[in-house]
Amino acid sequence: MEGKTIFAPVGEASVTRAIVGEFLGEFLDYVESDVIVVGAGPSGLMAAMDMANSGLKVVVIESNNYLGGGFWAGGYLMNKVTFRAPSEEILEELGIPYKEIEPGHFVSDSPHACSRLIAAACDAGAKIINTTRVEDLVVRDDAVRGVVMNWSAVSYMPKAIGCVDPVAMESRVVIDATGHHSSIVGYLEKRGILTMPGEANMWVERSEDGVVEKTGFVYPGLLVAGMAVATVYGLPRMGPTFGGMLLSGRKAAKTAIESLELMKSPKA
Ligand code: 48F
Repeated sequence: MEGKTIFAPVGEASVTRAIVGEFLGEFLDYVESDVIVVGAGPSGLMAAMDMANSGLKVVVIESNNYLGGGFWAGGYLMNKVTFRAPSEEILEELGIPYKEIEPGHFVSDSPHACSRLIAAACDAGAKIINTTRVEDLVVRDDAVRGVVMNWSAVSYMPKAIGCVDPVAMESRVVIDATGHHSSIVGYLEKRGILTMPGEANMWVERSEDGVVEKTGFVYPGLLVAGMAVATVYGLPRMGPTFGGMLLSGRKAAKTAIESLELMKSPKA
């Protein structure tokens, strides 16, 4: 490149106004959404992508700074992720390169797979709020109608100064995609509304099929997707194979879309 690069004359105050103004404008808009997805792992991102593609107003709340959950690191801190047929269809759809290791068994680079999924969810129009932890649910007339949330940093503050009240966002459906802990369903368990057996020992061949099969509503207004399904129903864990996560997210999205359509129908 020839010559000196001269950037536009934009000062500190303008940068601050751009960040705070844009963030707050969007935050206020998303205080009421169609669906809140809690957890930006593979199942939550997949669900968010499909729902946003179908025109729903979707916000994803993630406690970490980074998105992707367990999809970034693969297994055993080795950044490869595996998929079993028929989930390679989603790899094709998202343009994720993969290699067939044996018939019906595929492997990809996790940073490539994860970044493609994050970009696809954002491109579809899902709004992401990261560094924010969901710490409780809004429940009205025996149905989940939103989440209670706070900056993740608040939970790391010493108790003496960590007394910061949360805020809430409302939605018609909430999806618990928080992974192995299933922390959102856990807020109902804490109040004796339901019980979770916890996930069983690893058994790849059973867990993926079971997780996809059981993905669905666990309580009015509350869907469960991904590894949280195994915890809620006592299914085996599956290790670093991710087709079940992607297809569970897709099923959660389909179930949410259908239930919101039913709510619109006068006969429902
Ligand atoms: O754990 P995670 O990747 O969940 P998943 O979509 O996928 C599981 C796989 O990664 C893997 C596996 C199967 O292949 O065994 O573990 O079911 O992503 C869950 C995300 O939820 C966030 C957490 O930081 C992670 O990014 N999360 C958990 N609790 C909260 C939360 C919370 N209370 N508020 C906001 N985010």
